[in-house]
Amino acid sequence: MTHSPQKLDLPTRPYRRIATEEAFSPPEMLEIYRKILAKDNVDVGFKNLMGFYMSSPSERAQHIMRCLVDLDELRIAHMDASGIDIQVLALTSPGAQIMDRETAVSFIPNANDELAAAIKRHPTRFAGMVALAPQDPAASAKELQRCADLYGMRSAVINSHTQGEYLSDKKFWPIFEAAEALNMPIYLHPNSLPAQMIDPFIEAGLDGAIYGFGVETGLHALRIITSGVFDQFPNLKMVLGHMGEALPFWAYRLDYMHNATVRSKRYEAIQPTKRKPSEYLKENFYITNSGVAWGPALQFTQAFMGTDRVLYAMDYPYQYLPEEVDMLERVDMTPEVKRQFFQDNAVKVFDLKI
Ligand code: 1DF
Ligand code: MN
Repeated sequence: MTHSPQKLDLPTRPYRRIATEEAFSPPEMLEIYRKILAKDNVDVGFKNLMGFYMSSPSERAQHIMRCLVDLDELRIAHMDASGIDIQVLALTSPGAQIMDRETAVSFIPNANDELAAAIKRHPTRFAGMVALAPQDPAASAKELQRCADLYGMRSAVINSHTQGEYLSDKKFWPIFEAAEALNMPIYLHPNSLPAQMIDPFIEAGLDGAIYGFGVETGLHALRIITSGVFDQFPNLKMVLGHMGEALPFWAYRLDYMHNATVRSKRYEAIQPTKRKPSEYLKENFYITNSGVAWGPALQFTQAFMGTDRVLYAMDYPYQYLPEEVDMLERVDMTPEVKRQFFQDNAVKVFDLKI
């Protein structure tokens, strides 16, 4: 190992802290992004997200760009300084999903190879999710299998919509079929808003992680639920960040209105499902607290989902705040629940060999 020994309170803590939504970018991806950003008619949401981080002189943007491309000393120093033992890495949003299909399909194996190499360099500090190009569902299914076979990777990340298309569309279901067969959970991470919904958000400056991300990713998860994905793939596991993008808070109303909509045959798209929306949330999903270091929201989510389905995430480097780890440590949880939250649930969901 190349990093210095931990100077943390590890001996007094009967668990390791595992952060489960931690972003990185190969420099090669930023080069592809630069080419996309140089074109006319760039996607507005993408321009406002990665276009901002890649060009802004602000301290926040510069810091994030430095951290994103580092998978060695800088990142591990930040982990040590904030008491994070292990990061579960994910290709930063939007990953390859903004690229044209051909570019995306040829880039994705490189991104996963680079991730695997970083994990190999720091096997006690990093784990990672397979990145995909949903533009090609068959290639995505193959890439899941390749990374499982070659690298022992046990999960995947999809950054919400792909150029305005949703995984509720059956053309994408080969990805779910493969993920279920390989028992690899899919982390449904936010993306910038698609062109068809961004206007009223961007006008008010609310399209990003402040609110737009959560609205769109919550919508995406709900579309997956109501389209019957989990009736077709009952053992498929998905992960949502940001306290489940607020869906637990919506659960009662979702169940009531879903049932009312089914009964009145109001929409072709809303057909009966075997279970209630809240049941899929509780039985097919896991939720991380990424971006939300707030006791009442955490305790509500644990009460709704069960303490075995809520995991810790920092969202490094976008929300790198060491004091938030302490805030979460101070939330009233039994030692057993705290250990589930910081360690045991992540070990189980991401099948970590620690
Ligand atoms: C931001 C937030 C960017 C999250 C992200 O990836 C991201 C941000 C580009 O603050 O702009 O993953 N997040 O998950 O909250
Ligand atoms: Mn994130």
